[in-house]
Amino acid sequence: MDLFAACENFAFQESLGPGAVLLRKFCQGQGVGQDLFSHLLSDLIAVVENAPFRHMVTPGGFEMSVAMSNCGELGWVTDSSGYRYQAIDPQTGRAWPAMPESFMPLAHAAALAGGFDKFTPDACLINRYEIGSRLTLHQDKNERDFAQPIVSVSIGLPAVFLFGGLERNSPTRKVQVTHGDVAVWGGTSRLNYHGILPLKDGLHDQTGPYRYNLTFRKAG
Ligand code: MD3
Ligand code: FE
Repeated sequence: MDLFAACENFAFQESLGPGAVLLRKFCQGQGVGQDLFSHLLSDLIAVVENAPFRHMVTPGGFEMSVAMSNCGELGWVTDSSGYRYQAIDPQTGRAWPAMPESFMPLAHAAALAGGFDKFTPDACLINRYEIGSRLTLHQDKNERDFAQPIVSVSIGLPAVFLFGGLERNSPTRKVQVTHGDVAVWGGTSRLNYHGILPLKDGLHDQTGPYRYNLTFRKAG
């Protein structure tokens, strides 16, 4: 069975809503992304040597507790003038690093497992959570085409993901995500509110006191 046939049959799919699926252990054990995943962490480290993690500031003037970087054609940034995607890293004045070779096939395979066969991400936002870091409820709506899903990959310490609805005050459910879990957010769930609860204390054998999350997006 080839990679793409394997993806469509991936056994640990858990539906989170219409168009939203959690692929538990997609990158581990029997997961089809295992070989790709083995290079992910070293590739991530190479990216952030060229585009260092930084705590960006929201338009409202708050420094984010999550440290961020990007790779790919476009990167997501926030500062006093707003949220947006841009081709230049404002901290280095250079283009964001290219997407490493291990990233794209993993994003493709996961999107396919989630039912999206023409995912062409041009941006990968890299989040780094330290103990206590969190991401308050928000929607991802700076991308141009909401018909394209977002693929997220969890690396390192576990976290509790909050998955809400189309309004800020819609009920939320809590979903635990751990190392190697991948989620695909598309369809009518694409604009749902979501967030991450404060990261609990811990040490992961591959990432130490951190959780990393990659989100692949078609931004432009
Ligand atoms: C549900 N990151 O970077 S990924 C983000 O774990 C972000 O770092 C979180 O939210 C993290 O914007 C969660 C999961 C995610 C991403 C996009 C979504 C869930 C989503 C879009 C719609 C619905
Ligand atoms: Fe988000």
